[in-house]
Amino acid sequence: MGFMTIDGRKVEFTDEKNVLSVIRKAGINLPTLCYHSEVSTFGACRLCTVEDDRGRTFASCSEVPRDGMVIYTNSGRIKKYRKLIVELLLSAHCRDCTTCVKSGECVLQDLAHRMNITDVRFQNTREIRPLDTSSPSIVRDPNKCILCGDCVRACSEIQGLGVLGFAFRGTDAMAMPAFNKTLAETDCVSCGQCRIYCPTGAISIKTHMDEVWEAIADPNTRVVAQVAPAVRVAVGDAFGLDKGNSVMGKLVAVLHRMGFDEVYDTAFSADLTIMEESKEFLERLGDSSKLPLFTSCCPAWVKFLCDQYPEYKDNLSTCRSPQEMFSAVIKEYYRGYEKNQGKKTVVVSIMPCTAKKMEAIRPNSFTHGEQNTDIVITTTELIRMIKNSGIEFPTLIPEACDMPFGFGSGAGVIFGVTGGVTEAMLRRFADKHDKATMDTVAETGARGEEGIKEFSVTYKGIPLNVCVASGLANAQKVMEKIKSGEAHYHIVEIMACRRGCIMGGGQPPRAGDRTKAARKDGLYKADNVTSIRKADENPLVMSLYDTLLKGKEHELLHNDSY
Ligand code: HC1
Ligand code: SF4
Repeated sequence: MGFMTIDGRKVEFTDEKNVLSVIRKAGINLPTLCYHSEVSTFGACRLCTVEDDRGRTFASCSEVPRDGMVIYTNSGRIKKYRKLIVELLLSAHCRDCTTCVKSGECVLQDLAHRMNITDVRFQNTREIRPLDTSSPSIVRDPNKCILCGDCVRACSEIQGLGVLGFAFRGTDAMAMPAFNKTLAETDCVSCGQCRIYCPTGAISIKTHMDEVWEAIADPNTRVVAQVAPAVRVAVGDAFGLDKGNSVMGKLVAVLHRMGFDEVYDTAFSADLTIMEESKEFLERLGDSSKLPLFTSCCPAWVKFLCDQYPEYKDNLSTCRSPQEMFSAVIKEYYRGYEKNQGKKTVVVSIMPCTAKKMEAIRPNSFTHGEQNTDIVITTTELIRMIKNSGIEFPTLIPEACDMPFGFGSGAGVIFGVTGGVTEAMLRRFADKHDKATMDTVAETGARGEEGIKEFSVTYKGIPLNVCVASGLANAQKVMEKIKSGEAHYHIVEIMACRRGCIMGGGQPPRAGDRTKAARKDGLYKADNVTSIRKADENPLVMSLYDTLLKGKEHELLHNDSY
């Protein structure tokens, strides 16, 4: 423990790793463009520069706190310096703020406003470069890159992929894939974590909002929405409601008001996934084949495994993801003329994830040659569409999902947080459904924020080794342990984004620790207040097996190959 003086006030510090964290603890929101607590310190933007009592200036993100330091964060000299940095960044930046996809959530735009920059004194000498639109999920706009390196570190340190790096020198310098490749030519898995970290519009979501409005406007089209678990806990705060609280009822209401004909909860098909995946696991356990079973609901992880560890493809569960199971079921339901009444059905899936856009067009996401999920929009796009519609979201009276697929169990809801798929599967294996049993399952080790969790459970006297990991750099560590024979698991759950879908690449960005915790707690709370918390007790799912799914389980719910 020590003390430093910040702008004349004594501030205590304990284990803060840099002066910036102590300054922020003291309630001063010092601007940064390149500092994130979860990736390494880069010290490139210099916006967090402060001055000490000897007139020395330094970047506070890169300075270790020392007892007795005297710091000034807002001296006249520092303010001028900070403003100059932003001006210089703006001088080399394409400034189409009114039409930029990032407008309203751009850190650079925010800083220019904060520093009262109304004019940029310097000429932009950079030539306009083409956009990279090759990815199904994200768009890279080199004209908006400010070289903070956030995307580079997110991709290499959190995802272990290193798709993005620095290229060229001087004013030509750029964060981009090596050898001038497009994103589609790299091992990019569409996870969108680079977009979450990017402070400007240099990496953004490939949007599909117009396609949704077009479908809604077509009277000959039945537009059906499915809403993923993690979406419900990330929308409220965009409209001034409490962070992390589930607003699923309001989402159903707003989607109906926007013109969707039917609205469903992806938690329903997460239940279906648990039914299929637990059955598949018990079969593999029975004949000791293709173990460990790898979960297959995260498309970025599936692509990562297929690209980096193809020899383990057979270990992936053959189950389609809940997104794809649901879309296949909805399309099947409306396949006959009697049901579709001459209307075309368009399934819109609303996801926290950019990679779901890639999953929707994967060849194995087609049934009878028809794409199951027609359009995928992310939480960020949904928020924009609600704002576009002008509907007062906070005042909406919550509504229930439609029938016949209108209910998902609590087990389906917790899919959106790391460990949720495993916990849902362990609930399925439990004989009872009382609260004590649910609490015991919750304490097995699946919950918690650690990037890699390993634990054992017993099923009918057989000890099962389980591993739950989030973040692909962690997935890589798990795979290396499996490959080397150091670890022997039966079940491995991987979500590509740290903490699971609640932190997906399509969620509203810049979520601090409080938001991360609130989204997680929000999903567990939503599960807690659900009367049915086991997938196998969802009556709508169970009756589907005797009706629409009879004899079609494989065709609608499984992937033939990866
Ligand atoms: Fe997810 Fe899933 S949990 S992958 O994280 O299995 O995107 O929320 O919808 O498909 O249910 C995402 C979330 C989501 C699927 C489910
Ligand atoms: Fe890397 Fe993911 Fe961005 Fe692709 S989408 S460049 S894998 S962080």
